[in-house]
Amino acid sequence: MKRIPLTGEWDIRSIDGELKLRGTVPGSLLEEMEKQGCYGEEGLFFRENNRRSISLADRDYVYYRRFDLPSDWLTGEDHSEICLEADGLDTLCEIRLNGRLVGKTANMHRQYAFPVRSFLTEGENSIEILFRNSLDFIRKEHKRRPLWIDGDDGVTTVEGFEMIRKSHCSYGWDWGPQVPDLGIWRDIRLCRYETARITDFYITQKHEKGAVDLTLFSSIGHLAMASATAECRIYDPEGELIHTLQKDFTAGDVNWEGKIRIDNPRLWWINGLGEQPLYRVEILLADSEGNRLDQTERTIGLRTLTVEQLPDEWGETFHFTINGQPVFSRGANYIPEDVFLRRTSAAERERLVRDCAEANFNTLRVWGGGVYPDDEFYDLCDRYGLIVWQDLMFACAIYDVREDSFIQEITCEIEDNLRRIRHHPCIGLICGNNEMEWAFVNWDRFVQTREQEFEYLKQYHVIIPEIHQRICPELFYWPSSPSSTGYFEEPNDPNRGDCHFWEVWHSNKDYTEYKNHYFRFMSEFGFESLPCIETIESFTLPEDRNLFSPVMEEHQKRIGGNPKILAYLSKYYRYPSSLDHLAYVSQISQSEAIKAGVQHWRRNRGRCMGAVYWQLNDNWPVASWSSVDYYGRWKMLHYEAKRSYHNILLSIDGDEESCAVHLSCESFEGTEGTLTVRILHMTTGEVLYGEKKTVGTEPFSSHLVHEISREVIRGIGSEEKRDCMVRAEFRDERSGESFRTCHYFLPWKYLNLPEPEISCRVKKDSDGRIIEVSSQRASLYTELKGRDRIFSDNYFDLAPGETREIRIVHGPEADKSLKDIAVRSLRNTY
Ligand code: BMA
Repeated sequence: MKRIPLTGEWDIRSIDGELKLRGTVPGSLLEEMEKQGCYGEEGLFFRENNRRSISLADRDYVYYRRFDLPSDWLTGEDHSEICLEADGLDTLCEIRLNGRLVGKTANMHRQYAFPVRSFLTEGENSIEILFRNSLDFIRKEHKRRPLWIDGDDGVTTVEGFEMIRKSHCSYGWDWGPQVPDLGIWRDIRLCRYETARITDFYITQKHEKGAVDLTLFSSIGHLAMASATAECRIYDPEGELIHTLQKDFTAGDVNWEGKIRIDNPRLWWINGLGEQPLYRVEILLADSEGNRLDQTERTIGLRTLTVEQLPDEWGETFHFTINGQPVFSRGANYIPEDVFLRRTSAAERERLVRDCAEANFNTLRVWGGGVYPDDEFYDLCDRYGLIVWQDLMFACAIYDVREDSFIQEITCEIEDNLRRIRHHPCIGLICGNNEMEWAFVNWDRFVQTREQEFEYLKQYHVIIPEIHQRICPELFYWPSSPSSTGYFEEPNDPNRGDCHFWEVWHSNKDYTEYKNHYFRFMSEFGFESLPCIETIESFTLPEDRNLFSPVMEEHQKRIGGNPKILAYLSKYYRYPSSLDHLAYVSQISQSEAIKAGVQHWRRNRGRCMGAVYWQLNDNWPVASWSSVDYYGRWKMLHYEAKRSYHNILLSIDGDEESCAVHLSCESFEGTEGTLTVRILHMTTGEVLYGEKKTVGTEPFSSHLVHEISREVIRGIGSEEKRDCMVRAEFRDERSGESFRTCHYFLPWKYLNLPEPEISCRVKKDSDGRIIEVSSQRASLYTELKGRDRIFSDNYFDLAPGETREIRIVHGPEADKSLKDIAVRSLRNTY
């Protein structure tokens, strides 16, 4: 096989003749335009510049370049095939080689291959791709056959986004700007296949009696010669060749099913339960003289992974089971990492997935309103042990399933993507869509016809399951998120399937509401916060730095979002004295909300088996539900997730009159150790109540381990409660690790918070990586901040006189003087 890459520099011009530039492929038009100053010196993210995207995208563009075809490409073997292969064209394209139309495309999610031998000449050739205006297209299509009108939902998207197979959120969402980009967003090349080639390669596993039987399915296409030989090689996680298998073929298109047994397999586990050993499987194709014709490889993990739905006392279970072990899913929803899909570097992508693993995630849900991520994303999830809940790219809309062209498009799209990702050990579930079934049944603003309901059933219960059965039957298929069984059966049923719970935030309920619900698997629940002040500064001028300024509201895509952040905050916290403090307290408010939900559901392990919050990341700097902002900065919630998602969780369920301490454990080892529970005076440190005992839990369970009696709590006067904190600490004997948590009998705004007097110093002989933080008096949400470092813990409470050692996990070591590390706590905000 020979290749000519067509990546690199292309000429781009708008058909109206107004705009002309050179751009890099893969990439995107608007990213290129940003580089050339079309969004002003500061770029798209600055102030309100994102608004320019619509007028820039609202036209037709042509991409053009030349390339040389070596003389041996068109001569020689008559059997050879030459294809133009494009892995991502965004979206409405007409492709011409030397002025002649090769093909048209209408789906950015597909991979295309066009046979082009007859279009080429020896020497210089030209390729031209016309990108039709997608805005114009969806406007016209929406007018021609309006499928539904999104009422005043507060999502700032362009109407008609469902008319095109293109990233929905590129037309805007309630966290993202309208940047309906276009261009060649993935690899593009010419390939010459001499004779035979590998057209499909897939590996399934059967685990039995301590061994794994692999079946290797491969398809060899275009076998125009007398014979060829395929050889499969399997390498263990150390790279040692452990098996080979050979097969000779004769002419025609052939399928081959090879079988290999792996004894003593090293199993792939999710983060927190074991290692992620990966085996490499290679297939090589050669002709009878031993010349290499084609080759491909897959990296796999040996594991069983599925969702178990078994009847139980509450309804039906819904949880992932890995290698026979049911697990509680801990994670978040993943959206595209940038408005410009090609801009995220490999290092940035790895950092985000690593940040999930470091925050003790074991699950990520790829939300259905963006794009199917690149292969590298799944490789990272394989390596870091994260289960991927993969939505297909359908979200919050009604599609026109009546048109054959639509069925054809989505069939090719789903086939392409399932084929591309199905071998990854991380893939735990394939889900039909985001929130469509729920919308059909429960959303008032979603008015659909009977015919559209029928079309929905056809799409998610007939067409897609058929593709799924054909391409990856061993993966678990789930029709929609949320769903209970499909077929419009109470999609958000708390007793079956997964749930999205938005009464907190969208319906303004207090986050204590989470505790009234016992869902089986929470695949969405969320709470907004502002990004930190450094991120706010990146897109504002000093005069914009006011929560309700036009620029701050521009960087908040949920209508009414900023007032809501403030309203929620006012329930528990005092009015912060600056925007910097407001951003910090909004993150406290967000993280307390998610913590309330997560810890409650973990205390109810068994009944509930998943907490996947909305949302992990942002695609630009914005106020949103994310726990890691666009620049990779951890909000407080990400540190809270690290604590609340740890295999061992010490949590308190309490209010003004109660305080119950629970221990939850998600490991094979179980836990045992010493629990100390004290009620302390936050200023003097006086101990008003103390208890010490040995406690423990079995593996994969959760227990109440201590309760402070109501008499004790009632004995503390309401005035006195303003000075009190409950401090619980559990020291795990097996690992030596300590887990801490606090409880306050009153909302934080009513507490008499003392001036904490925090002191920090770099620990001797720690190479500047360990900081000792201590406080004379209680210090709440103690924040260490400096040069985008990631710390081992942050935003933690300190009891009077307590010292903690905090490690700098990523980022530069600390200077002895600690000049560039700032400290604050809640008391500093008012
Ligand atoms: C969910 C998601 C997104 C949205 C989020 C916040 O339900 O599916 O559509 O961004 O809510 O409103």
